[in-house]
Amino acid sequence: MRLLKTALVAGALAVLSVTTIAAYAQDTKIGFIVKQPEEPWFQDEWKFADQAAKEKGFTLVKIGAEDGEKLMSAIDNLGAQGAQGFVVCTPDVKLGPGIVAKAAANNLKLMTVDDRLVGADGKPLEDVPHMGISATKIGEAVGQAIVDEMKARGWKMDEVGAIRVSYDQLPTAVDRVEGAISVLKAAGFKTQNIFDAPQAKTDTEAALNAATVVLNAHADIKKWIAFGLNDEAVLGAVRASESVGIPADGMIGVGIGGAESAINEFKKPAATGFVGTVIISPKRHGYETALDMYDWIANNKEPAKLTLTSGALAKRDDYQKVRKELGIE
Ligand code: FCA
Repeated sequence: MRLLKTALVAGALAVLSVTTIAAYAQDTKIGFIVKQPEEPWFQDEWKFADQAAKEKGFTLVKIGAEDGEKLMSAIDNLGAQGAQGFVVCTPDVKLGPGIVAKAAANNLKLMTVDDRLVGADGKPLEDVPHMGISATKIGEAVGQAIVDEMKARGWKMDEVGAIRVSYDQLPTAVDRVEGAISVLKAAGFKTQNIFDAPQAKTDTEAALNAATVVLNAHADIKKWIAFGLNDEAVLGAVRASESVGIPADGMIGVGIGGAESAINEFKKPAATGFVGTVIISPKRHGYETALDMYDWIANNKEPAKLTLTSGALAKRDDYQKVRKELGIE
């Protein structure tokens, strides 16, 4: 009888604790705000964040915020909904102090992904936990891939123009293109053959417009290379080269990302000037950051202040294999 009683009590306790955990997890609400919701990279981040939400049983609120105003109201909105924290890739890193203040006013924990917040002095806000890519290294991998391809094609570097699709208000974008340039220069590429193509936004259309200006200004150059902060930037330059009649074998573009934008390009029946991409991991940036935020809220475990992830070069013929190796299939 006593045994039965103990068993009953234990059973009841077990039921109780399971319900408590479920109720708690259900109460956990985490926002995941991105600057460009239509970009495949961010779609993938959301997809993997959803995976974390499913696993841990919290609610994920996905919000697209293309400008500062939308971002600020999204944060207020999360506060009003009773969320406890959010992960954000901001449309403008200079909003840093404002974002920190808004999060605090709404009693929300804050972590950034991809683009790191900066203060009024332009320096990173080191107190806000951040996961980004190791931008310089990844840029160097882009530069190396371009140098290798120029060699494989037997190009004389002095005859080649470089399109630096730039978005210099974003530090990670600067690090990426400067990484590529450092390798190009070390291989003997002349600085005066590198042309800046500043894009108004980090998407393909803006890059296409910016690159077209460069190509038209240097119509005498017939061989081109292109790099930028992401696949969209390089795809814009490649589309621009096509529109001025440069054939695929006259263009070498290498992107950064490896999501649908690059995959669609690799799937085309004929190779284009977009020869490769350094694949980065939306799984780490989406799943891990969401999980980090959950652990912070539910278990009081603060995320690392800075995590930098790596990438791997992929081309038309091996991108599926590389994606599999990175666990992002
Ligand atoms: C930035 C870019 C994105 C992606 C991300 C890792 O936010 O705009 O395209 O490259 O970094």
